[in-house]
Amino acid sequence: MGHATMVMDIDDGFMLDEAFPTPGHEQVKRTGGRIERFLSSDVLDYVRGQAAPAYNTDEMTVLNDFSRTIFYLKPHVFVMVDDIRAPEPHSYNVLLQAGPQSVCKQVEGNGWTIEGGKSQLHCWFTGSQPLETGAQAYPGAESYGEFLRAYTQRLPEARIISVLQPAAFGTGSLVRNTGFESGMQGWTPRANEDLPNHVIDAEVKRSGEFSGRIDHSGYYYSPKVKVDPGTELHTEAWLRTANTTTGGGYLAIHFFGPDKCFKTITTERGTPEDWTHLQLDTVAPEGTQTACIGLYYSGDGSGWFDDATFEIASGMEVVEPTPRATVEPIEGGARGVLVDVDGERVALVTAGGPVVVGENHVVEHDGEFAVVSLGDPWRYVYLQEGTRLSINGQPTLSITPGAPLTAVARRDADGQIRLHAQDSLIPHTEPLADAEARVTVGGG
Ligand SMILES: [Ca+2]
Repeated sequence: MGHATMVMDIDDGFMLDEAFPTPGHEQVKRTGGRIERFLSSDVLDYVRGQAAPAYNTDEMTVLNDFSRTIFYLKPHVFVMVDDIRAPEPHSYNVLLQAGPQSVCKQVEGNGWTIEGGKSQLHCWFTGSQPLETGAQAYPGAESYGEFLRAYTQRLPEARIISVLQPAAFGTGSLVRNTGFESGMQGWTPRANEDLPNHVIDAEVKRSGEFSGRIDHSGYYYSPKVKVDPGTELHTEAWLRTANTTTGGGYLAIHFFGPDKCFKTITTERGTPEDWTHLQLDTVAPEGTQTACIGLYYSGDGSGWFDDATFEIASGMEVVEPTPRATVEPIEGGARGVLVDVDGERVALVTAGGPVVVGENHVVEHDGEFAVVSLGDPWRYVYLQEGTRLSINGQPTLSITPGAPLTAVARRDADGQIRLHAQDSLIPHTEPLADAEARVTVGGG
């Protein structure tokens, strides 16, 4: 699950099966995928990869096609179009790994936000067929964090469109899920025979709905975060214990060099019967590359931890969340998306006949894709492997009769039109030197 971009037919049997890889469900080969097409320009980048061979075995053709197309609509948004076709119907799951320090939040319907330590990603999912979305962790691998899943019913083919808007983000904390409100997410419990001792407790908690309990023996580790030597660090947590006549709970900071932990500092071991504040303030020693905190308990009863923070004492930059773009599927997602970000509306239109975009723009093209910034006048237009693109009936890009072209026209601040055109999207193709002779730009 953590290594595939798309997995088929996620059911209980597949989730419980520890055999790896599982042909028919996931990528079975490390090789075979390839970059098929590529273009880079001032206003957008385009790449298409083909991954079907990595899912097929010598005996079995699982996928006839798994093309992932990514448009980078500069500077704010990525649109990813996955086209999947198989000999047998499947439920296709496009996966986004949130990572161990991140939390997935559903905003509305198929709109989500992943919040990480220093960044966030707003996501939307749509497509040619109905889609469901969800966030979950792999049972037993919660410390790797959650993954987002956009998935179809069982179908012989599907097109899933993901819109991704990354941005800087920071809350001032080095760790997420400080109060165990997202369960075990981000925390690594002690493994093996001690694993069942770690319980997310809804009865005893200091904040919110949950705390992290340890029965008898164990610990919760935070993710290891990059820390420079000399950094002043502050960590705190709240501890409560019960039925403890020997041992107790404590808070620790571990410092790591290139491979292993070389220094640990801890609070005194305690057995408080009510919530008690633990705190450590220290300076990262010479040789530190990363550090983590640990919430420890060992004894003959139980210990509970809640509200465990880990911060740089001099303060970390607090970066407010970036407002979400507005994303409107075109014809329910069957014909692309209209993205409204930072005051600019950009439509990505898939192949097909004329289509109404926004309230009153009709976009028509004969290519594989078109991208249109809907300003008046437009800032840029893109036609992929076609001969004409029109907006509201006005010819906007016209290719001189002959083979289809891929062309981008960009309007400079001074009104000058700049053209970039290629007669092929095979990687390393040079742009046409005579683009002006082959492409006519017109219309508002
Ligand atoms: Ca809590």
